[in-house]
Amino acid sequence: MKRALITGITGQDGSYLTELLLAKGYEVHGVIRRSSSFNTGRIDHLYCDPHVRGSRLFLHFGDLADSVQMIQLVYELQPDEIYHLGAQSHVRVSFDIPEYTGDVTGLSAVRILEALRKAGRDRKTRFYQASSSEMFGRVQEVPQTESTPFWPRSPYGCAKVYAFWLTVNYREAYGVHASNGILFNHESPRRGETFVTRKITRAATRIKLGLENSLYLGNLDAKRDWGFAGDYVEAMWRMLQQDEPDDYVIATNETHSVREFCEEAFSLLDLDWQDYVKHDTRYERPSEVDLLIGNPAKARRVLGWEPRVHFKDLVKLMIDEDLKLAMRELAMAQASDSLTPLPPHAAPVAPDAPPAKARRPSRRQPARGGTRR
Ligand code: NAP
Ligand code: G4F
Repeated sequence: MKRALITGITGQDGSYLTELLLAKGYEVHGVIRRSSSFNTGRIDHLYCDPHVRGSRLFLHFGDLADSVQMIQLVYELQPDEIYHLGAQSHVRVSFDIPEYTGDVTGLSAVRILEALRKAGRDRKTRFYQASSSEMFGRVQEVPQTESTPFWPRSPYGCAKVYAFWLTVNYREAYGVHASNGILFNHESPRRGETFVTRKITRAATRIKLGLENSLYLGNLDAKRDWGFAGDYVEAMWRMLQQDEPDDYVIATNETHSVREFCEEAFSLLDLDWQDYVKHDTRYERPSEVDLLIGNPAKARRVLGWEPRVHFKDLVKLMIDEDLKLAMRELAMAQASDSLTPLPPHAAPVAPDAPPAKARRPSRRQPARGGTRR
């Protein structure tokens, strides 16, 4: 049975990759960080008690800033494949915490690659680095390919460029089977809620049900090549099954603006996005990546990989799932309203009163922490 170690297993991609590897018969080990709140929501459906015979998913505490634990895990587990997905992955936030981003998103790659060497696994364990189209930044070519020069525009992009070249260097210097997947933006109903696509689909569906009434966004002109995360983890796996390691662009070769994403998402709910979307400069970046569109021809030719979900289907998939989530939230808000006794001075709520929005503070008002995203 093949054994894989995944950093970032609790993230969007980690959860889809775990599903894929378990379905292929792997034993999967994941690194999770200690948190004061639960952070395993995306993989809870896959986890079962490790004491149960036949369990194939195991979780280990660790932090990408801690090389001792990474060395220990590689030494103990002797994995056949490592998928290094863990990162501070938010571009806007990387401007607020550039040093931390450099450490966790950039230096973590060298921690793991060195762990392979220290554990004598450099010629035995295959390594996947989660590289990013953000490295192309101010794009030097349209569409972008594996040979397009990098020009990163954020601390996150700079950290990913470092990790990219480190991966190439360990391949050339030590013969590690190390590959970079240069993945363009990929989304899903499991996408973090502060990335723009999920922020839009969450807000649009909650607006539809009256749970909130506006959505604040930054730059609507930016264009991205958006694919589906479930398709993209398949490409990661295929890279590590090749005889030779290499670097691959993974993209749909289609680009759309944030404005177009809004139009599509709201129109699926019979809403006009312009009635709800407002501008807030706090969501803009000091330097922006204006246009990304990738050419995945090499991945198609060598890996036999094709994206199956395209823009409109992706938006619909996310809207459909977030609508179900918003319906559950509405039902919970209504149930808790009916359980909470009204304060003596409050007027009784008329039966035809609008749903929770008028009576409960919205969870997505701009006051929500005011954090930049
Ligand atoms: P994500 O949802 O943000 O997941 C990031 C993962 O990294 C989470 O499991 C997170 O743990 C973990 N992590 C963060 N800091 C850590 C630390 N100090 N120690 C240990 N674990 C830590 O990201 P994603 O969308 O799945 O992306 C996966 C990878 O692909 C990332 O490296 C990202 O930069 C890269 N990438 C993503 C895209 C995209 O469009 N999604 C495109 C290109 C490249 P918690 O759950 O505890 O936060
Ligand atoms: O959804 P985003 O935050 O994704 P971004 O910056 O492209 O980064 C994502 O994709 C990269 C691959 O290219 C990954 F490496 C990275 O880890 C991450 O997964 O923003 C997309 C666009 C940007 O141009 C941003 O300025 O949407 C624009 N935007 C407009 N308003 C916003 C907002 N982005 C966010 N997060 N929030 C807004 O309110």
